[in-house]
Amino acid sequence: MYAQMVKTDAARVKSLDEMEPQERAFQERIDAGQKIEPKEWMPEAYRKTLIRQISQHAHSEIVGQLPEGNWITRAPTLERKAILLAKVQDEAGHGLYLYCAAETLGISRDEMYGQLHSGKAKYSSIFNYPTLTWADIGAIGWLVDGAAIMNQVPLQRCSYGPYARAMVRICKEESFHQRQGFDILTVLCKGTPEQKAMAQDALNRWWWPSLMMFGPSDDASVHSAQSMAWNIKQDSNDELRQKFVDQTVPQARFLGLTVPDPDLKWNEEKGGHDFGEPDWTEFFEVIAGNGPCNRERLEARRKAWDDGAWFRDALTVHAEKHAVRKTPAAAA
Ligand code: BYC
Repeated sequence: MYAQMVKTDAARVKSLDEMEPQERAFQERIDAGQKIEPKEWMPEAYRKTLIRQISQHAHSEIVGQLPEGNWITRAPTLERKAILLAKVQDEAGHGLYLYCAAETLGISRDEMYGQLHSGKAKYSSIFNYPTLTWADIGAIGWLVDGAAIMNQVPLQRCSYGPYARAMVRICKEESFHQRQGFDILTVLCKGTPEQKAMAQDALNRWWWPSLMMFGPSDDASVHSAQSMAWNIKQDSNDELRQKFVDQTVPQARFLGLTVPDPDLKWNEEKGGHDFGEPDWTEFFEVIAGNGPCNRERLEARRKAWDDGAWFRDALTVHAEKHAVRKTPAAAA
């Protein structure tokens, strides 16, 4: 049903024979596994697709600081507070690398912020859910960063050089994030019955939204076919979701937690798990701006932008004064 809702003709990929010579040469470079660098010729649609994906990825890192930032002052120990603070700072760093990578495609950072603040650009659906307990911080690290790694490891080999290189550093940091989340939950699961119940409750609430991070099912994915032909994506949304389930289910078992999916079972023949379908109505509502925290998240980002206006103005005036001082007339 959702395939019909969202899929368009844009999903059709041109064959080499249908391409003009310049575009064909570009596609052949991609097919040969070469990297595309910023100043090189690229089809306009390739540039636009990358701007869309990289900027949305950057926005996700920035908005993604909010649910966890909410717990920095309430982390249970000084050590946990220091770790969480460092993790949230890492996310800011990831956003900045990604904005830089997108800028190489000819879009300004102000334009990207404008698209986020106006609601035109998306960010990951996952960050529109609230963090109600400390166990949610564990679940974000374990599941959300775990899903992010699953999606981002192949992006290290994507065809666009600056995006691929940004991903190398980001993936290293995400593995630390994933382990710190798992560590929080390990401690809770070995703790009191109340702590274990808190961990189970967090898994119950974060499981399905984590599966939605990989995007709609393959038949509803508008961009996958073309992005895979351009080697921006290497795996389809469903392939990555399957890998994530297969990796995560044994970890849940290790923690003594139950994955909240009655349809989950090992399928010997396919060598992977069968699992239930995420609630796609909920997913499309969340990405349309109607999730539990969409309004709150955007308001927080808009406020941060408005509150920073005086600082941006001061930097501009400082730069102008500096430039005047450097002109020969001023020096004389
Ligand atoms: N949420 O054709 P499809 C992190 C949109 S942050 C929202 O399959 P595509 C972290 C999609 O944009 C890591 N929107 O698209 C940070 C498209 O709409 P538009 C975030 C979604 O691009 C802080 C439409 O649905 N990771 O780790 O081929 C703390 C159709 O989808 C979502 C990235 O951003 C979604 N979940 O595939 C902790 C990874 N899914 O744009 C952790 C980079 C789909 O036409 N991005 N949509 O309006 C990607 O790999 C791909 O863009 C996606 C979607 C797999 C997400």
